[in-house]
Formats: sequence, C-alpha cells, structure tokens
Amino acid sequence: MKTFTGESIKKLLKTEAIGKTIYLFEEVGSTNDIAFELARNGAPHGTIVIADSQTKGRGRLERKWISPPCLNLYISVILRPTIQAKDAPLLTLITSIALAETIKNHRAEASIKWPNDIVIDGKKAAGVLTEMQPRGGKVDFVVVGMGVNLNMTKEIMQRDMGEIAESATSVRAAIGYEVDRSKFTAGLINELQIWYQKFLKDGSNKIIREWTERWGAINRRVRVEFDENAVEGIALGLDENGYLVLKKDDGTSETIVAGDLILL
Ligand code: BT5
Repeated sequence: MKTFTGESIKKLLKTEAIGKTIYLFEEVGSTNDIAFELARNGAPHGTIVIADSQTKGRGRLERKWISPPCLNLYISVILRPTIQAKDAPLLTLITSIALAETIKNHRAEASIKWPNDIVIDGKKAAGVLTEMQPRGGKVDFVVVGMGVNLNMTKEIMQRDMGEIAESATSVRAAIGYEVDRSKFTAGLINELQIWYQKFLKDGSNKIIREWTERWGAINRRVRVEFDENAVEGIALGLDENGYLVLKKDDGTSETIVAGDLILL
C-alpha cells in the first residue's frame, strides 16, 4: 500500500484554494464532524479533512458509512460559496459529477444514482453527504463529505459489510488492480475545483444538464421511498433546484426533494 499523506496529495493538485490546507488523520469519528467544527471556527474555503478510517462514518439520516482502514477514501471539503441556502443541494450534484469523472479517469464506468450515490455496474461505490450551515437566507459554509470504496476487494466487502456487500462495489473490484489513493484523491480534488468553478460561472442549468448526462435512471421506471412514503413513476429529470421530477401512472408529475431511488 502506497503512503497516503497530505503532501503526497498536495503535490498533484492543480487547484488554488481547494486542498491548500489538508488535515489527514489516522482515525476519526466522522470527517464531516471534524470539518464542520473547523468551519465553525473559521477554517477557510477549500480546507480538507481526510481520515484513513472512521469509527462513526455517517450517511444521510444518521445511516452508517462503513469505513475500514488502509483501503478507501473518506474526505470532507469545506466550501464557502456566495449562494442562496436553497441552492446548496446543487453542491451535491457537482460533487457527484466530480466523483463520476474521477472514477471514469480510473477506467471504470461510473454513473450517478439520485440523489447522492455513485454506482459502478449497478452497485454503490461512493456516497456524498452534504451538510450546510446557513446564515440568513445564504450559505455560511457547506461541508461536502465523500466516501469512496477504492481498494476493498470482494472478499473484504463480504467479510466487513454484511448484507450491504451485495449492493456495494469498489473501484478496484471494477478495474482489477489497486488504486493509488493519493493520485485518486488529488484527481478528485482537481475535478471538484473544475465543477465548482463551472457552477459559479455558468449556473445551475448547465450543472443539471451535465449531471443528467451521467444519470443512470433518466426515463426509467423507478420507485422513490421517502418519509415512510413511496411513489412510482418514470424518472423525468431534475428541476432547477435539483429535485427529482417523476411522471406518475395517472399522468400527473410529482417533485421529490430527497429519498431513496430504486430502479424497477
Ligand atoms: C451516503 O449516505 O451515501 C453518504 C455517505 C457519505 C460518507 C462520507 S465518508 C466521509 C464523510 N464523513 C462522514 O461521516 N460521511 C461522509 P446514504 O445515501 O444515506 O447511504 C448510506 C447507506 O449506504 C447505508 O445505509 C448502507 O446501506 C450503504 N453503505 C454504507 N457503507 C457503505 C460503503 N462503504 N459502500 C457502499 N455502501 C455503503
């Protein structure tokens, strides 16, 4: 396993602010919690927290993110965009695009599963957890957390993940060889910078178009589960806020802010 240090990542960065400061820990509870605390105490835009392992890695709704040591990437980035708080979910979209592009650059076919999963061959390889601190109607800061399964083999997944192993994969499992974590991480940060700049320059419509091109469910029949409810229909796309628009069987459409999407 190659060394994984802030310096080994930094020397491959082409960014200005993002990744200028990298905190790399051996083990933390959750990188999002550390980054949130740093941001609250004034850490600048672009500050990054990475951990080799997490004991309390989180998904949405306090779900667990399985985070064993020495294998994967657990990273949180502090962003301070001058945007309305209602536009913060768009940062999940740009992060998903950056992840999909980085995985593709490693020769695996990645697609995006609304709202925050990256899948390879229909199995989850990465997830995004975006958490925001608002100030008035605007964003004070956003912490974008990414968990990416890089070097877990099928055997390790079966050993460490229980029944989740069936629906999970890793970049290594897809390409058949070990991924250099420093290179992957630097590539991801570089992509994040590109898509973040595009978002600030070109606005949400362009980002939603780009996201949709990488989406695995467009015009597919899906079920979306949220808050003990479920809706079925054809996935039409995203509205200008990044919310999912479904066409139901009765011909009406429904807009869903967040949930779990299942391809039927
Ligand atoms: C996510 O949540 O997919 C967002 C995961 C974000 C994790 C990163 S790691 C760095 C940063 N620090 C944190 O504490 N979190 C972020 P969600 O859509 O709610 O999916 C969670 C579900 O994914 C779980 O309930 C499991 O079913 C599944 N899962 C858990 N660990 C997994 C893994 N390593 N690979 C694939 N699937 C996993």
